Amino acid sequence: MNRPPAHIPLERYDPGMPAEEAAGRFYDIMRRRRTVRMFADRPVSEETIRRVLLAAGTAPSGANKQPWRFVAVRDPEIKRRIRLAAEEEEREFYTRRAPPEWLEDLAPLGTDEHKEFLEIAPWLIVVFKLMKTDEGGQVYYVNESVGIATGMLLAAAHHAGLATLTHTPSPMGFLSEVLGRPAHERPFLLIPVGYPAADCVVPDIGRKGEGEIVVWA
Ligand code: IYR
Repeated sequence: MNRPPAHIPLERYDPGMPAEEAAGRFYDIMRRRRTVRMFADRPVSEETIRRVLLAAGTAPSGANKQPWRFVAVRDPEIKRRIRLAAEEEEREFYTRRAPPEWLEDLAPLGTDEHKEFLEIAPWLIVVFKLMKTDEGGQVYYVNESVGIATGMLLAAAHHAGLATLTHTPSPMGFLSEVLGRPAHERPFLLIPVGYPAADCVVPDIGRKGEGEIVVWA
């Protein structure tokens, strides 16, 4: 006979203040997050990165399969290999692969094929999505699940005062090779993490306002 799955009482999180105030405080933190491409070489402890990754791992996922793996790279030799491979792909992208409209859209960001931040940032977190479980089982809503986990990772790092960059060298297959990851893990995002450089600047671009992103119905 089938037994119903075990359920336990929810351990509810109480912010200790009205929801409106808590939501406002969190927004006030989050609105100061910027994507950063100029990092300081100042170290970040392994324990900090562990806590950020554990926070990311609390994300909801399809059928609770948790189809993610986070590879935290600090070895300078591996970072160098990643930089060289990424710059090779990016050179192709900027000189050949990218259509003109894409390059136009990127112009305000001032990006190019040079990716020294991949060696300067103390940590590179490589997010992989699992196309099968480690046991070979089915996974569900993988992009949604890993996307949510990655968003939580970015929020956790920002909350700790760290800067991040969501970097997408394309194609990203070299990351599997350099990091020796198995075939059921696919590179999803490469995220340098560290403190921003003292002279860090960011593009003068804005965010859409409430009227553009929210519909009340
Ligand atoms: N992957 C390239 C190009 C790039 C693409 C998008 I879409 C961006 O928002 C930013 C950059 C690079 O990292 O330079």
